[in-house]
Amino acid sequence: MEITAARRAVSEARLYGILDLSYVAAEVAPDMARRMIDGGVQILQLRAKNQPLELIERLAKEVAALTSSAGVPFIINDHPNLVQSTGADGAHVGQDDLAVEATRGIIGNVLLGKSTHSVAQATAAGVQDLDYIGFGPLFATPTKPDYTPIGTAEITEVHRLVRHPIFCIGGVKLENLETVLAAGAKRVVIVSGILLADDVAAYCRRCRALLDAVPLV
Ligand code: TZP
Ligand code: MG
Repeated sequence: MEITAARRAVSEARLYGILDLSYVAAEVAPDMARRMIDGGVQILQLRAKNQPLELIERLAKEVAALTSSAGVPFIINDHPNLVQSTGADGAHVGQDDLAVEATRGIIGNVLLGKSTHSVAQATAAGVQDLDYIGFGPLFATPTKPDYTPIGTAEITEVHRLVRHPIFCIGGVKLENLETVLAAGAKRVVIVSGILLADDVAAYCRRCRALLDAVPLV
């Protein structure tokens, strides 16, 4: 996807889905990606912890073909070096990964997002050359077990301090989405809620309906 279109898509996105291989077997991951796109996920990330690089690259190429025909930005977690070869639209880095400038040196002018786990980290990321930030975990979650939940009280403050699009993450589900929105969230990442849903596309559609009912500004 052309970078201006990708940046516009991120700025308009409300629902960010992650294809996390701890919940989805690699063989069914492309089919899961199709369902998520069909349900209205507006950014898709591949998160593949402890997987062989060849598998991640092969899968990323397959997913990139699906997302690009749907006009959905596709982000690779942890492997900025795979962005170009797979046709991904960008990379996502954590606090302990390669620094933003060094990552930019590898990926160039494509999308770059970063995880933040406190208001201080979010504020620091807010002056970096990033396209969005993640803020969480809001709630305790088996997807990222070793982190202290932030809760929802600081969501408004983070939006006041940071100009980048902010995606609230961590234990967010259809069942608590209205609470998270009422606390000031505008955009969310949902991982296990989507991937463990009986009907993935329908689940995403229901989340989108709640998200889209709240004005972005
Ligand atoms: N970063 C902060 S929380 C989290 C990540 C990757 C996991 C969110 O997963 P879930 O299943 O939506 O709680
Ligand atoms: Mg990482």
